[in-house]
Amino acid sequence: MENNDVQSPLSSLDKDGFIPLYYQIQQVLIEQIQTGKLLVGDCLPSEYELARSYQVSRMTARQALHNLKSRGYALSQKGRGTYVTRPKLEKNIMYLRGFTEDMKQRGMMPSSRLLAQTVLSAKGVLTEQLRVEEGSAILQLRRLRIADGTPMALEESNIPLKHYPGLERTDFTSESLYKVLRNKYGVRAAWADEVLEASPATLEESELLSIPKNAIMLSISRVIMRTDEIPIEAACSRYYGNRYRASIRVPTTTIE
Ligand code: 16G
Repeated sequence: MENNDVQSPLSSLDKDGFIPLYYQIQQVLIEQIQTGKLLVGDCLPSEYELARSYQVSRMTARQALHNLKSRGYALSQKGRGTYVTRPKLEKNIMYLRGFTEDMKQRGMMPSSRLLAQTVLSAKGVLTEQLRVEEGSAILQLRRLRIADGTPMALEESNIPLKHYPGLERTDFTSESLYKVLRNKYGVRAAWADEVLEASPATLEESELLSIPKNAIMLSISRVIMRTDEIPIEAACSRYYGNRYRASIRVPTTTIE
């Protein structure tokens, strides 16, 4: 697929320097996306076009396109070629931020579609995670989390009601869970145990998130604790792998 709109300033590549050529091409394309010269949905030059216009090997061009795709800037589709997509949101899992706050910090408008808000009796693994007795009341929320109109994640939250009486009467179509816990119950989060996993989307997830069947999901399960070591929430957040990636700064004092 020919694409003549993309500038290919040959002179911009430093062919004798230390920076790999694929990386330089990738950065030129990213800059064009970030400055709006290339818009979401626009076709990127093919491997062949890039190789020809930058006078590099096809392998170098392929690497540049591959990196754009793995960083969430592009997608390839049969018959459509490689096109620009919205970059992945990077979730810094070091912060115990709620979805609403996280999206607001990025300048995005958060919203939710409440799929279920039920009170159930704790059993099995939930009793262990939330450190409550069998049969103890749990508020379960299932929400589709949306940012700027795009569905981002499906979340299930389980909160032990014995510590937060009346929480079940909150209208979670519009309220932020963490804001209510903080403002109404004075909860302060201290730490969380998190497990990250990749798995295919279920049929329900692919429909709700408007993503392909079996798309790869980034699943984050976590139990978040108060400063007094009482569990606040056992949750599972499922993000579409093409819209999200997780990052972490590993604190260490030695390299082993
Ligand atoms: C985040 C949490 C989720 C929590 C939600 C509260 C992760 C992986 N998940 O998405 O457990 O229920 O925030 O958001 O961080 P809210 O305050 O907007 O309701």
